[in-house]
Amino acid sequence: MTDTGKRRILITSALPYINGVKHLGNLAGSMLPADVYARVTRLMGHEVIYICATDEHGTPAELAAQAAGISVKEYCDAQHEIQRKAGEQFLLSYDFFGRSSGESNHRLTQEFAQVLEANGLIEERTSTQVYDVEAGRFLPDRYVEGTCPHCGYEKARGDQCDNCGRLLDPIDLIDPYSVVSGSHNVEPRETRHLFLLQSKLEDDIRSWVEASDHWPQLARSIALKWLDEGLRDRSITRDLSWGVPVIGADGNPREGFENKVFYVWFDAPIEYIAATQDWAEAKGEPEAWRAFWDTSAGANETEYVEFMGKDNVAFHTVSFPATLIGSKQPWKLVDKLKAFNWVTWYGGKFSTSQNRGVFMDQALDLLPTDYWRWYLIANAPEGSDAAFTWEGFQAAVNSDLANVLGNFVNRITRYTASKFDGQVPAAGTPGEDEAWIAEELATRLKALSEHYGAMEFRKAAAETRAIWAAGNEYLTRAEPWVKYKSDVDAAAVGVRTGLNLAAIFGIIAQPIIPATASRILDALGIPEGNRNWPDHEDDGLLDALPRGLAITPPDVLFVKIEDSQVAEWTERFGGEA
Ligand code: B3M
Ligand code: ZN
Repeated sequence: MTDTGKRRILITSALPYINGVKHLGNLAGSMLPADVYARVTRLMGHEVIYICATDEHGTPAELAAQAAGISVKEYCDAQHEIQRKAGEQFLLSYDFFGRSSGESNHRLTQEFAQVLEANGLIEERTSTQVYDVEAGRFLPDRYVEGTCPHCGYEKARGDQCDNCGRLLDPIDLIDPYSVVSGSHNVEPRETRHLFLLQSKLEDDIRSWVEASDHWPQLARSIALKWLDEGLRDRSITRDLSWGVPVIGADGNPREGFENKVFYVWFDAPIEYIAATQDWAEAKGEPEAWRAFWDTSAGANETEYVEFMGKDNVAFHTVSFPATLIGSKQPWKLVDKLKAFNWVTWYGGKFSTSQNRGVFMDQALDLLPTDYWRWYLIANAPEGSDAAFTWEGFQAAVNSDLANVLGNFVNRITRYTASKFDGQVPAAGTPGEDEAWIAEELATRLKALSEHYGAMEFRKAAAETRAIWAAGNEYLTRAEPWVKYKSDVDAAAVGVRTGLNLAAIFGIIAQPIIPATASRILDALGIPEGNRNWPDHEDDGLLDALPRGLAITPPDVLFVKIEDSQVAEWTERFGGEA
């Protein structure tokens, strides 16, 4: 990318739901690419914040806490800590990792509801829902099961029949029962809810989506499909106790809503803003969030980029924008939305109960984070679903990381230590081979920056690898170890160029494999401040290290994965069926 100046960028990734540790597919489809993008844009010198949080409200959290015999609050405290730690271990460089159950989100969610109501966009309506008399609670659609009225399947879910695929209304199930209590003592009951009148906002949302012509294809087509089906008014409250309380204009509980809270999908995206407010508060500049969210305070110059799995796109292109646009306040809307397909486990689903797939907490007991980060980005589910396989993982690690990158760095640094006193050699004049690699580098670095600019992560990984591979080819051509025997100065040029290549390899590796990149750059004695993204037009790239600079060969950077390990892990976590 030719840098046209410093940009201000806000990055968010879909908020991981609070119950349970996430699997590698969840990581690969939102948090990890968001982190890579945050890292690369920071290296390019932009002002970047990456905000994420746990999404903590709703029925699943309530039920999980009940099953664990603790309060929902205690449950969420513990789970948040687990997810925070997993993020840290995977080197996700959040500027802030918040909680949707926090005070700021409660306040902001309530404010949005009030503004929307004042704008005539919220209405109380009565609807009929299934009530579990045994458990004493209303049931969300997918917690009711029964016999499908269309095909007779006996385990049809209230929202959809998995046998015939039809969408259902739980009220229509034959012989319904509660998934929560197992009881058949369930009945339809009337309940009042707040409805957001999205139908009134349809035109505004459509014009905004149509004007957003720089959205990647997957996001755009999903958004337009929803709009084409027509926007329905949607209920934004639920009969639950865990969530953001519904209050009236006087700040007291709203009459008739004392036992209700806002729907989790209403408050969760608002947490993007609330977490940014918490970030600002935490850094002692309580108004700093405005530059990212308030278009009357500079946010119109901010670029807002969202990362998520494809099942979340409609909520981010229609529902959340409806909240923001409907408020008629100057909120920042998303500029670029990067959506991902699924990472599958050998073409199937990850499943804790069936021991299929690796979850974030297990992965790091097997291998360090960079091994996973590399494979998941190189194999990102961009154009279609992407299968995780142990065989693919082993091949990527052994070839890309151990052979192509690791060997190069180890070979050139060790040779420098043994033949050139561990210093960047000063002698010799560049020739044809150096001209070749300089040209190769200029072309490929340009392509790499463009892939990142376009958020094409697979291509960025492939280009990164291609640059490492070009370095290997350079050493094969230049053969400093052969030249050394007859012409030490000629060998010195090759070693100097090789060391400079190693430095560039470390620099461009930072977004995807940050831990190893640091080890390489530390070994080469490159100070933190000199690790910025390379400018492909800079013709001094291959002579950037100070001559005479002392370097220390790093320990082996990547250990190859053995067939015996693949066999063992296949046994433990599943493999080809
Ligand atoms: N928590 C993702 C999920 O659990 C959902 C994302 C919210 S983003 C505001 O499927
Ligand atoms: Zn059916």
